[in-house]
Amino acid sequence: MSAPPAIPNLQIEPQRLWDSLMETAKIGATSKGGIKRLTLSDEDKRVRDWFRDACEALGCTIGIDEVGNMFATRAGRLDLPPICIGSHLDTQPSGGKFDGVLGVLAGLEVLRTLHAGDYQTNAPIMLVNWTNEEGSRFSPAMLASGVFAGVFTSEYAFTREDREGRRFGDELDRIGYRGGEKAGAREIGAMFELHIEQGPILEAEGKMIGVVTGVQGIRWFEVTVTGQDAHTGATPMRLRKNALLGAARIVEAVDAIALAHAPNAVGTVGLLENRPNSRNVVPGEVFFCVDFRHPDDAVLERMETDFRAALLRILEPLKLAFEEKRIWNSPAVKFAPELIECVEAGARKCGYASRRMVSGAGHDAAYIARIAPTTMVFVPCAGGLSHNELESTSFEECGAGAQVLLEAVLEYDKRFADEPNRAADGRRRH
Ligand code: HGY
Ligand code: MN
Ligand code: MN
Repeated sequence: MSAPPAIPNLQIEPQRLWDSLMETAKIGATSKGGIKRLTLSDEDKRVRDWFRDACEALGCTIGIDEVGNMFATRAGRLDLPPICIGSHLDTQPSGGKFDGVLGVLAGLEVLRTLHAGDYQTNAPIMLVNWTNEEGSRFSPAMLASGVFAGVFTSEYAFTREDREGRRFGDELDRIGYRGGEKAGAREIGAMFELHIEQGPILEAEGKMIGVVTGVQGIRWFEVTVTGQDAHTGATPMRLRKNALLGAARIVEAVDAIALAHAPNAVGTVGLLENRPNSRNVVPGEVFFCVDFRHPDDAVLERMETDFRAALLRILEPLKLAFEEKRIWNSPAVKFAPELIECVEAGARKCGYASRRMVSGAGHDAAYIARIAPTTMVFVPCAGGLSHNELESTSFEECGAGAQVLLEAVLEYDKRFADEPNRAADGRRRH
């Protein structure tokens, strides 16, 4: 069996990557320069079609699983479990051009570079677009990578509803992306995900590359506070059951709980629906979601206890009833040391300053780490701003991230050079 050729000096083409970023940013473009491409929306279908065509143009084989995860595979010299790259193409309602998209399109650039250089890796390379990473339209986040990793059932995913009552499964059918593959049936040998940092650290330290060692723990709660609709003019203050007053005090309490567990805790109420939301009606019902995060699950547990105590302490004196449910618990994750070292080697080879860090944001890699060695590569974003239409990562930073992703993958792939091919007859299988 011939050993693979020495790795040529493969260089990604930053302009080609940037052009793809700007071309796909037109799909769901907002007037403020961001993207609105909610999971399983018409815009999501259009970018999925674009992605599939771009991968097929490289001769990749395309697979789609039952929750819409898309897999584009470039055959390797050997029939081994693939090295996986990629991220997500769905965005927040007022998202930026780079969150998730950079990871998918930089992965496409890696495939384009291998193709142009006619270089065959030992293991196959599989580029993935994970469905519903954001969790904005259908909660929780990272839903489809979670199904793939066995965290959620596909049935659970299909029944998730958006705030208009539309179901995930129905929307998947509507855009024609419910694939025939069982989610999770497909092998993954390892995963490298490139993503913007979405925080201020790399920019503040003047580092180009974040070598991500793990993802912090995340817990989401849904709360409905119930009071009584009443006339704002004729109802004395002492007789009111004002659900919005109670909810407002809980919003304050969530902030206080995060501050009480400084410096690493964060707590947010980002979604709130006030009903009937009329100028002259005392609100009788409020629905809201709480997002708590911390690198240490034990601290998250204490924050959850404090949160439940706050609900009772605040709402009962206001004569308000409430229902509360934890709808998501994504424990803190540690990534694979072997892959972390490949990223560091890649950054060194490219001459970029790097630093190890834990991700504040959740990512599909957090769930894939449960079933395969996984890590992430970060690049800066201006002001650390993300989930904002002004999100900005430079041409140079995008190119640097893609080159380090390529180098990390090639560094990891080297170890399979002498691997026996599983295909007994020596034929390459896609
Ligand atoms: O919530 C998150 O951290 C990710 O953006 N879905
Ligand atoms: Mn993301
Ligand atoms: Mn995001």
